[in-house]
Amino acid sequence: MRRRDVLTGLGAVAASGTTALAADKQAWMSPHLADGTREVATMGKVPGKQGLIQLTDRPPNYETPIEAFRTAITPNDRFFVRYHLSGIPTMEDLKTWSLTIGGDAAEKPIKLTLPDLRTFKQVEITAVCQCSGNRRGLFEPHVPGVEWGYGAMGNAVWRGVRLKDVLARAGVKPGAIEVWLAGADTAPNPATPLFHKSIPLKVALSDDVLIATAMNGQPLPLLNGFPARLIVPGWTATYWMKHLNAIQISSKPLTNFWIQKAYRVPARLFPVDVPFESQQDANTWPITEMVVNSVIAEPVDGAKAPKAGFTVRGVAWDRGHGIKAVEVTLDGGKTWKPAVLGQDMGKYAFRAFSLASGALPPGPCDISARAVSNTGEAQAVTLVRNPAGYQNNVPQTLTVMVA
Ligand SMILES: Nc1nc2c(c(=O)[nH]1)N[C@H]1C(S)=C(S)[C@@H](COP(=O)(O)O)O[C@H]1N2
Ligand SMILES: [Mo]
Repeated sequence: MRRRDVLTGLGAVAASGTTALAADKQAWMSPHLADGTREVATMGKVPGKQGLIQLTDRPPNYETPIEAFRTAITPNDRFFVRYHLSGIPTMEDLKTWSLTIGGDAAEKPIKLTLPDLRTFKQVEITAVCQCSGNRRGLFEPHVPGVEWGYGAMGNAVWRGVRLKDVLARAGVKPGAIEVWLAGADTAPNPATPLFHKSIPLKVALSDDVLIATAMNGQPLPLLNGFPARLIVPGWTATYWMKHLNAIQISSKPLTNFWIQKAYRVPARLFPVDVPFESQQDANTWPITEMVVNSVIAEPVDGAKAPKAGFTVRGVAWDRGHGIKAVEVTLDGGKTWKPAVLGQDMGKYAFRAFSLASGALPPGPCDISARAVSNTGEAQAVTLVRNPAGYQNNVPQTLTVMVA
């Protein structure tokens, strides 16, 4: 792992005693971004958002700065944004929004407005929304794609209705195998395949899969899927369709670029509890369940730290078994100490962790964290390579200078 220069562009002292990063633009960026990608990343201003790291503007791809993971809930105005197509609907367009449910394995097609959705039982779930390509920018050798650092993810309290309740209203025929999903965004070039995805019927009928209309107690921000998006807890965010406006209950596997070519990994590379059988072939599977992972949000790489010590803070998450333990090293991996876990907000949520360093000798201090899930899954020791650069869960390393 490349070690970044320490002591660059440092500003005010944060509450924990480490030096927080201030005005320097570099400071806001995820560390270890591949050479040549850093110049592109600037703090973009997006309506309704505080500073996010702009990776591309058309379509909008904006990353959450690492400092936002000091708390287990990611605020709406700091939540990352990822789109594949640049035809994003406006609030004006969405005034006439409705959701149709049909398909060859639906008993009767129905159409629901927002007031209709409110008549279903409302449920809440706290869950991590993470792009499959989170941390792709840290792959070595380099993998093409949006060069995400650590912030293509967030954890929110989602409120809405169960997908299974909505499907039941339309009626699921016995031959159904998949639920197809479409959103309101479009491609300016008609030759570009629309971003449509599907999930197995078994997943669609789980109690935890929601059509969410609220995020952290507020309506969904426009760029996070207003007025309704799918929530598939434990699964990477590619299935979390934003501006969800059409659902088909289908007896056939969806066929398109986004499900058959993109978002796939070598078969059996990552553990899954519920295989997406109708989309598997001999060599590749759709990327589905997340892997256990953690991020250190404080201190930040390159910060100055006092000899009296500081607190290491971050979050850990997995694919829905929950976090059993997080360990932190302050000596580059020679010794590991158990971190204190924060509030349990449910098995799909970020679990906060912290560790007070105690007094430290002057000089560089190499910090890392590693999480283990309740099923004993641990973060990868070395990068699990795959062509699209998904599921990077190698423990993050950072260095602070104790003085
Ligand atoms: N309509 C629509 N929904 C979408 C996408 C998209 O391009 N269009 N991208 C998916 C992917 S790959 C990700 S990572 C998440 C990102 O969610 P966010 O923008 O709310 O952070 O949205 C998912 N849902
Ligand atoms: Mo994604």
